[in-house]
Amino acid sequence: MDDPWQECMEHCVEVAKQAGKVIREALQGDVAVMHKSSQVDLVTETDQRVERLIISSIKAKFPTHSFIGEESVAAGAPSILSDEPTWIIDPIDGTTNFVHGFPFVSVSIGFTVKKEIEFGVVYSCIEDKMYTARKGKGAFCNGLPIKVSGQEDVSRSLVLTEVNFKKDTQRFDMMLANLRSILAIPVHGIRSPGSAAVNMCLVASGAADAYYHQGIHCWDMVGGAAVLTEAGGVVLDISGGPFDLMSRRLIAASTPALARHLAGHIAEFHVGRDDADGS
Ligand code: LIP
Repeated sequence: MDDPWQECMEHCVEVAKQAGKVIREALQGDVAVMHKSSQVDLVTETDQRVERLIISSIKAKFPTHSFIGEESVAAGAPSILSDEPTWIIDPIDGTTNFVHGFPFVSVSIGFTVKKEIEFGVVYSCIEDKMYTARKGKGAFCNGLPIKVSGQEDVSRSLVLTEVNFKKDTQRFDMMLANLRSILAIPVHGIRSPGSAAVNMCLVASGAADAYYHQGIHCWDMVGGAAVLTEAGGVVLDISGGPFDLMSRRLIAASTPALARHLAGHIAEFHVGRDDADGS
C-alpha cells in the first residue's frame, strides 16, 4: 500500500535543507539577540524568519494541515495537539549555540497524525547531518542507517542532559542534585551539547547512551524522538512511565533497562505542560 505521508516527509527534508542553508548564511553575519521568558531564553530574527519559511512552504503544499511552531507559540499561537495531521517545528533547536557559533544547531520537525508521531527530521545544519525517520522504516543519517549502542549497564554509559539556569531555586537545586546523583553512580560521563534534537540523534547513532531533560517542549522532542525510536531506542517519561509529547519531560535511552535505571536517580520537579489546558 502507498505510504500516505511519504510526500510530506520528502517535502520536510527539502524544507529542512533550505532552512539549514539560511541558518548557515546567517552565521556569517552579526546575530542580534533578543530575549523571551528570561535573560537566558534567547531568540533571534533568524529563528523567526526560518519558522516563517518552513510554515509557508509546508502550508503552500498541504493547506489543511495544522502547525505547532516554537516561535508562533511564543507570539501567542495555541499549542494544542489534535488528531489532525500536525507539523511540530523548532526552526533552530540550539539557539544559544547558534548565537555563540557552537556547532550543534538543528532544524527539528516532527509530524503527527491522531497524536502519533509518523516521521521526524532533524537537520544538524553546521555538521551537515540530515537525520530522518519514518515510523516502522528505520532511522538514517545522510541516508545511511543508524542504530543505538544497545548499552544496558548504566555504569558504562555516556549520558546527555542540558544544564540550564532556573529562576526557581528549588528547581535549580534539584537539577544540580540530579546531576550529582547520576555522576556518583558513577557513569562514564555527562555531556551537554545544547540541542535536544541533536542529543536524541547522538543517542540514536550510538555516540551517547541516554539523554534526560525536564522543562523542554514538544518541538524540541518530536523530531529526535522519531529518530531515536526508529534507531532502536526508547523514549520514556522522566518517571520511567510512558512518554507524553506534551509533558515537557523525557528520558531517551538506548535500552529500556538504562532508561529505568536513570529514572531512579532523577527527582521530578514541576515544569507544566505544553498544552496549557491540560488536555
Ligand atoms: C533548547 C534546547 C536545549 C535546551 C533549552 C531549549 P531552543 O531549544 O534544545 O537543549 O537546553 O532548554 O529548549 O530554545 O534552542 O529551540
